Amino acid sequence: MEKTTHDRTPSGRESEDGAVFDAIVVGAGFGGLYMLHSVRKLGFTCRVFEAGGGVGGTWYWNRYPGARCDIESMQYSYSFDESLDQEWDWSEKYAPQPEILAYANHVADRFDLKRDIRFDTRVTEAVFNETANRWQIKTDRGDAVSAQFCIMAVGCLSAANLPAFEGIDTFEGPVYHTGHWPHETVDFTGKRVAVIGTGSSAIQSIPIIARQARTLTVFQRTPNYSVPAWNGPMDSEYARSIKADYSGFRAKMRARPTGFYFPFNTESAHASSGEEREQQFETFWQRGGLPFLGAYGDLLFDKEANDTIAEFAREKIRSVVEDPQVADLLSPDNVFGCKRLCVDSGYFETYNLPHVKLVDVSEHPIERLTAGGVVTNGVEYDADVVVCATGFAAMTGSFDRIDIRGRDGLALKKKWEAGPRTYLGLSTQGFPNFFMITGPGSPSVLASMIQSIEQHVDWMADCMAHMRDLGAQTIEPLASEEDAWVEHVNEVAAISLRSTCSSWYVGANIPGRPRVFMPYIGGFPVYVDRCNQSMDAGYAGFVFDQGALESSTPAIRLTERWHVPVDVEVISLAAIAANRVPVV
Ligand code: N01
Repeated sequence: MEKTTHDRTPSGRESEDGAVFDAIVVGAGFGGLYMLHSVRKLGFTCRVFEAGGGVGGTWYWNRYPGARCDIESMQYSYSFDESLDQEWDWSEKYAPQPEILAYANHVADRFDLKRDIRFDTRVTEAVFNETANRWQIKTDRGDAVSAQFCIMAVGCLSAANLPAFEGIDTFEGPVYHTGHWPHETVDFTGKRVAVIGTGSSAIQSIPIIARQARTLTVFQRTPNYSVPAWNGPMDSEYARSIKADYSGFRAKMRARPTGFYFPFNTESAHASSGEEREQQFETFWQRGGLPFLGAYGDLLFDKEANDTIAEFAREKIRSVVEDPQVADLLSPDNVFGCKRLCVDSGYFETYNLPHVKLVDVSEHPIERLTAGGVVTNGVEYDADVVVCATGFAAMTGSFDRIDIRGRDGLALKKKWEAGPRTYLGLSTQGFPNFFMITGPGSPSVLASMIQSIEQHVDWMADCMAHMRDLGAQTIEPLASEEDAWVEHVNEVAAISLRSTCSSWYVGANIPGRPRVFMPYIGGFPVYVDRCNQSMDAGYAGFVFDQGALESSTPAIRLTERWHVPVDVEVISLAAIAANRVPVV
């Protein structure tokens, strides 16, 4: 039986035994690449281990048909190098996966990064040696190396969730997961295809699979809201105007709660009449994508305000899907934008095609796979191919897959068994010199990922250089500060409607995971300000082993560009009135 395959290119290299580095980085996605570049520039030695056969992380693995970014291309790229910004051209408003992967390779080649990356190598173990104050790292290729710093660049949505469907091994055709898509082209022509799941990955791939497949059966557990991308070729005049002042544009992005820029109306939805609201929603709908949520300032705070946008979106589904029963099944009744909002190109229209069928598995879960199909509610649906668009063990899943041990042999998995505990999402007490790029407790997936990555890397690299200045061996957060941060993360999550539904943000997509809202939802600039404050005060909230030197003023090398005031224009009036934090 054919299962998911990758074009892995085993290098046949010798394993590295006993090699010593200043930093080990786990993962060569956008986080790992920029970390390597930054610490190398500061004169540190660094080794990156990457499970995949190339750079790109998410964009290396997620090669399913239709995969593209839901942040506009002009905002989804590194900002650390002005000439890199100027030389790269995006071909579409929203970049497709192959182009983003090409960009990652371009960056890796341009800054000569690949020589310090070991591909096809999965880190299996990271153990802190308290006597030596160093991390001992092992891989599945026999490497056993040590480093002062262990930096996790493992991504937030990397640990694929393949549900243990009974009979999956008896299915005679290929079973693919969208997050582990084969490198060779998958041709669905003439095939009966089953897609399980209706999240972003399914919503992007279904219209394209439907164009080829003989029949397409979609198994839906929870319907999702989706806004059209209105994707198209890049408007060259727009691209030119951004490039004319890219750094100014980046500063505007950084000042936004989401870490990316779009027109945002701060007024309450209640301030408009029904007719005005319709008009406002329509205007924002026509802009498309995630910025649709910017139509009013209180849509994610106020359930009644949210009901208005939810009903508008359901009406759009009803206006597109011809069969009222199918339209009904496709219409979510949960909070709009509570689960990650999807962005599509022709998703709902696909259900008007005669060979496409929607099967509701909300009441009757998938029972099993047979040799030739998928069974639910006692009915077998024939299939030659199964596509699992079943998501990820988000935020912490990739940490769980490595045996990570800090002081006293404490396993990270044990420490986090009731949910992740971090200080600022950067590090966790009991695990010295252990940094997490876009770790739980930081904005990460709620901001534009590359912004989140760069801010974290700059902070970490500055911290490492400061420790070198001090002669400090270790840094870790104080337990009291970590407790206070976890409490704050939970407190702000509780005031947003986003924490109220069963999403991967709270780990609810996978049975048995603790239900905790994992990213920090207080807004990107508010968060960045907290990180800056800590650094400016000599890394307040952290403790170094060289306590006596802690009062020395840190040199700010890379983080200067993150000292940007919050854009007050985007703070929702409703949020201020309710004494709430500015989030969109
Ligand atoms: O995963 P998901 P995804 N039986 O978890 C269903 C980012 N991303 O890969 O909702 C039946 O959203 C599950 O059902 P339910 C983006 O942040 C970005 O699509 O848990 N169904 C759900 O419908 C996104 O949010 C981009 O009830 C089962 C689906 O599988 C995130 O990645 C593109 C099941 C999983 O949806 C994850 O998206 C793609 C079961 N046993 C992804 N188990 C862009 O940039 C799970 N499901 C545009």
